[in-house]
Amino acid sequence: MAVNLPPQYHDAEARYKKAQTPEDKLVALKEMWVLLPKHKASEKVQADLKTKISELTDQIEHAKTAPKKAAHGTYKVPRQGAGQVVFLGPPNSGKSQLITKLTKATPAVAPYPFTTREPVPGMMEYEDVRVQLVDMPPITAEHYENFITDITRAADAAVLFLDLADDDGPAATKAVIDRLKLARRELVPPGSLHGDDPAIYSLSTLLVANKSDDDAADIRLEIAREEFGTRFPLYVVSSERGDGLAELRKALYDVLGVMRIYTKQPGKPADMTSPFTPLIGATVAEVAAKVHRDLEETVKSARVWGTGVHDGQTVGRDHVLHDKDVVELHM
Ligand SMILES: Nc1nc2c(ncn2[C@@H]2O[C@H](COP(=O)(O)OP(=O)(O)OP(=O)(O)O)[C@@H](O)[C@H]2O)c(=O)[nH]1
Ligand SMILES: [Mg+2]
Repeated sequence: MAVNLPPQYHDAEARYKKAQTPEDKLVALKEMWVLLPKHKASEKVQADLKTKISELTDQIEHAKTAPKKAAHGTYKVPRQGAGQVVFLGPPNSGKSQLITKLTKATPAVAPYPFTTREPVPGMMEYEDVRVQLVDMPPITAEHYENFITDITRAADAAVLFLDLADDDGPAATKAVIDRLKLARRELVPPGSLHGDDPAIYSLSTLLVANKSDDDAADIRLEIAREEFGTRFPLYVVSSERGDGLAELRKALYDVLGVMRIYTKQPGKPADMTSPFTPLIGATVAEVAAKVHRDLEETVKSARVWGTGVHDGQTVGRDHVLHDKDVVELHM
């Protein structure tokens, strides 16, 4: 199969060849990327362009000596809200676009690969809790930012992306899984048993097949289901149109495995605005520790309103709480 390149592609290529500075070269390469038909026959050209764009972007960034990264050699994203979910995936699969739809964060979204170069956190509201989502640079077999290894270790869960607008989508997603494995990060379905090897960190993962609005999305989705459908829970979305996002929001909260516990002071109404979010199955003592570190030791009992108790029942420190219980701690 021949690659039918539009004439504008050749113009952009000519500008690339003539360009004197890395910046001008990059502009031309990005135009070539946008103009290149994305199908099987152009796979090699696509791979080639990706590598060149990545290398040039690195070169330009390096010249600017990114201070944050140079100083610490890594990035830290302090955990906020009920938990942290990192976005992992191939270039151009719509990670940044989805973050802009689910949070107030505004990472750059662009029609060429390797746009995101550093982690960008944003807070997603879900009912009365907030979940932290972290946009990440893309991953390919050849391109991997080392700080991803640390960030995935600290995260509570991950979203793995699959690009339904790209024939190469399933293979590119598989490359992400394999590259993370080399870094001893294993993407697993939520709730699965973690392996025995302590050096390998298992990360609960949802698979998001993005760009469901693409004309040929259905065919690629079938391939994706065959390849990954039994390995991960699959969410089919269009970040651009907003399809499937309500269901995904709920899944992004559920994957954290937390529950909502409201606290109250004796004689006062409960604070129903900002619940604590301990792991499902947490006890009175464990919730007390979330309120204040010292309380875990000193809490003796609690009155509980909610599931499995009668209103205001006094329970011991080892009582297991349930989602949406109201708790009055007694020292
Ligand atoms: N048709 C369609 N295009 C989308 C959708 N989501 C994102 N895009 C487009 O895909 C391109 C890449 O989107 P980004 O969000 O920058 O992708 P990314 O995964 O963050 O890319 P990198 O930062 O390079 O890893 C942009 O042109 C988006 O407009 C979608 O649901 N449908
Ligand atoms: Mg991005």
